[in-house]
Amino acid sequence: MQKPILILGACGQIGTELTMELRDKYGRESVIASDIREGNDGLMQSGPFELLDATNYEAIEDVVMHYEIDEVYLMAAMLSATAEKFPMRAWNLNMGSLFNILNLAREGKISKVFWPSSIAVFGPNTPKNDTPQNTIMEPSTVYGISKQSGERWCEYYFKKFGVDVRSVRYPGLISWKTMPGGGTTDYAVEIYHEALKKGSYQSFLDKETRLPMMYMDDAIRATISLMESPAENLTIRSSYNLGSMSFTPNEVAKSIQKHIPDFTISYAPDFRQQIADSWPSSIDDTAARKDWGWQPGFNLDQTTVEMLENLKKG
Ligand code: AKB
Repeated sequence: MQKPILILGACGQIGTELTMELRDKYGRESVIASDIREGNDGLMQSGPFELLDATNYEAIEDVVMHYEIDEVYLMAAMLSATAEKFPMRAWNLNMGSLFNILNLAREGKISKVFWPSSIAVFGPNTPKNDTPQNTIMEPSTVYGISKQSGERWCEYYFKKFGVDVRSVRYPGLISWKTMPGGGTTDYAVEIYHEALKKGSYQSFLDKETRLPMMYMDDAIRATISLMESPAENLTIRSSYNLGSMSFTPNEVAKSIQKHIPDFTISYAPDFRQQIADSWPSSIDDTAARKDWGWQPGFNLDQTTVEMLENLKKG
C-alpha cells in the first residue's frame, strides 16, 4: 500500500493536476493536499486538505506527523514574472519552503522529496539550442537564481545526508484545467482561452520568441515516473533537464488557426520579453531518457486539439 503523500502548493497550476492524478493512482485518503488558500471544488472535494504555509516549518511538521507522511511534493513557489516584482518574498518562499522539506527529510521524518526546478536556471550565456544538462547557467532572474540555488542544495543534501530528493527542470506548462500564475510562459495558456473567447490575442512575448514547453499530462507523467524510479537508476540529484516541444507565439497562433481560421494575434512585448530572451529555446534531455525512460507524448498540434476541445466543453 502507498504510504501517505503530502502536496504543498496543491492548488496551483501543477499541484491541482498532480493531486488529482496521485489520488486516482494511490487512493484519495493517501494523498493530503495543502496550500495557503483553498483550491477549486474538484480538488477540495476529492480528498483530505490542510491549510498550510510552506514557509512554516512547525505547521508542516505537525501535518507530517499527524498523517504519518512518507513523501512530500513541494509545488509552492513564486514564478518568474511575479518574482521580479517581489524579489525578497520570492527568495524567502522559494528557498524557505525547500529548506523546510529538506530538513524534515534529513531528520528522517519523511523519506522522499520532489522539488520542481525550471528552465529558468539557465541564463543569457547558456547555449540556447538543445541546452545540455551540464553547461553554463548564470541565471539572470530572481526566480532562476532561487531555482539554481535550490538545485545546489538538493544535491548537497543528497550527497551529505543521503536525502532522497528528486527534481526536473520544467519548461512552460500548458493545461486547460488550471490557470498558471505569474510566469513568463503563461501566454501559451492564455492564448487558447482568448482564442475561444475573443478570437484574438495580444501576446506579451514577441512573434519569434522560441521557448521549451510541455503539455501538463506529460509533466505529471514525468513527475510521477521520476518519483517511482529505483533510486539506484538516478544519476542526477540536482535536477533533470526535461524536453518536449519548443515553439514561438507565431507558431501557436498558426496551430490555433487550423481550428479557428479567423483567429488573429498581435504583439506587445513587456518586461517578460527580457526574461524569455535569457532562457533556452530547446532542451537536451538525454539523461532523463536514459535514467528513467522519459518520453514526451504531446506535440504542439496535439496540445492545441486538447486545449481547444476541453476549454470549449468547460
Ligand atoms: C515561468 O514562466 O516562470 C514558469 C517556468 C518556466 O518555470 N512557467
